[in-house]
Amino acid sequence: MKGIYSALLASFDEQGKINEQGVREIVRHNIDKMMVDGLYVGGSTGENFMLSTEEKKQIFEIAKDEAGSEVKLIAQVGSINVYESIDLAKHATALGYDAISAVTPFYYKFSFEEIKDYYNMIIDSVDNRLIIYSIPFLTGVDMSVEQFGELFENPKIIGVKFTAADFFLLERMRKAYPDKLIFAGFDEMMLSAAVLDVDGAIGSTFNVNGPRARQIYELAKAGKIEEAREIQHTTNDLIAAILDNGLYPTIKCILEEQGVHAGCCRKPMASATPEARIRAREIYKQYIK
Ligand code: NAY
Repeated sequence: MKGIYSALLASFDEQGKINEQGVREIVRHNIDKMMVDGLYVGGSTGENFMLSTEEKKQIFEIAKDEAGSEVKLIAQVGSINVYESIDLAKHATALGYDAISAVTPFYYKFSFEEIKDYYNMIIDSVDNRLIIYSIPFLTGVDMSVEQFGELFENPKIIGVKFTAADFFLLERMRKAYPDKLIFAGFDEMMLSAAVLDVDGAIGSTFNVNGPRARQIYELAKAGKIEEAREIQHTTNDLIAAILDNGLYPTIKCILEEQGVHAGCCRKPMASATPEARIRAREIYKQYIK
């Protein structure tokens, strides 16, 4: 399961309906052009938390149908409705997903015991493996190295997608759990995470910047830090420009520039304005073309 995974974008039409052909094209682009090792389906980048259960299932189905066994597939099933998570975990497992992942339950201030119960309920419902999705800046849920350890006591919980800038915690986790998978979740900090010996990375910007992400990762792993840093600098010029112009809408526009029908965002998330589209074209020409 190690390697570089794109957090898969979803494609919607102007009415907010899933554009199946668009999703297929995004999958193909990631496999054929970005050369990623896998896809993380139904994450934040997939605008998952704004979808119905049926729509979430449909995205899992389309991605699996298009990708087949060409790359590894992880299905993000987390939801504060744990019964929905279980339903999605069963669906993704039946489709043949290599692992499931679940965001820490958010909105209510769940205790750690409740969070642990949530994870065990989900993974114990399926014959599969689970990767914790930790993203404190969006969920408000911080866990300690010891709490991760308690979750890892379930052997079916095989790792964590670590979307945080806390490199002290990341280092403690790496030392404490050498056999668990740790995926870096902030693309702009990939070099620092790779130096700490993560097992891979899962990112939104890999949908358009996959080859550079791989270079950073592999150069860092080979100890070629100066070369990796140069590519991280270029990558971060790109990421800063994308963030400044609107993260997911801009990545979608950049894909559209390449003939991939990434479409609109799902309301209430706004799609790119005409000005943002023009800027996205400039970003594409400056950093990617
Ligand atoms: C997800 O579930 O899609 C992810 O968390 C992927 C990780 C991304 N985080 C978010 C919140 O989008 O790739 C990152 C992030 O977009 C990137 O580093 C820019 O900040």
